Amino acid sequence: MGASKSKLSKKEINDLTEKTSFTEEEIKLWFAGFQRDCPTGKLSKSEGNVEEKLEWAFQLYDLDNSGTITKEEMLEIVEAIFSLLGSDERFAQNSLSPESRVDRIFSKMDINGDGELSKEEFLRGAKNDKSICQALSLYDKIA
Ligand SMILES: [Ca+2]
Ligand SMILES: [Ca+2]
Repeated sequence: MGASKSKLSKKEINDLTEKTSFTEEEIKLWFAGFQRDCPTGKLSKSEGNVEEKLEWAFQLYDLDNSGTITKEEMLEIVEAIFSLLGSDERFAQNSLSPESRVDRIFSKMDINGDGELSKEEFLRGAKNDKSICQALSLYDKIA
């Protein structure tokens, strides 16, 4: 793995795979990809790559595969990740609560205000706003 070390332990990844039905490998790749792409602002350079990741992220958050992400679904994932990272001091000090983070993401991404994120809203929001992309990765403060 070289320089890009994952901050997720084996057990933490297992918890996430149980919640999301994604494989360990997929989850690792996703976090590694976000860590690499978001903070450095290379969104325009690897547009196709980022779009693929965001499509994948959309599936991750859409727990019931309904085609939209509700606040509850996003909160589930955000809370799962928070509980995994809660012991990290830097993370705890610098981060918003899961609820605030989800509220903030929704206030920016839910363009038609129906309380759910369509895939289009999700992709557009994340691509046009680096802070959203970072918020979704949840690693912006500790990467
Ligand atoms: Ca859903
Ligand atoms: Ca919406």
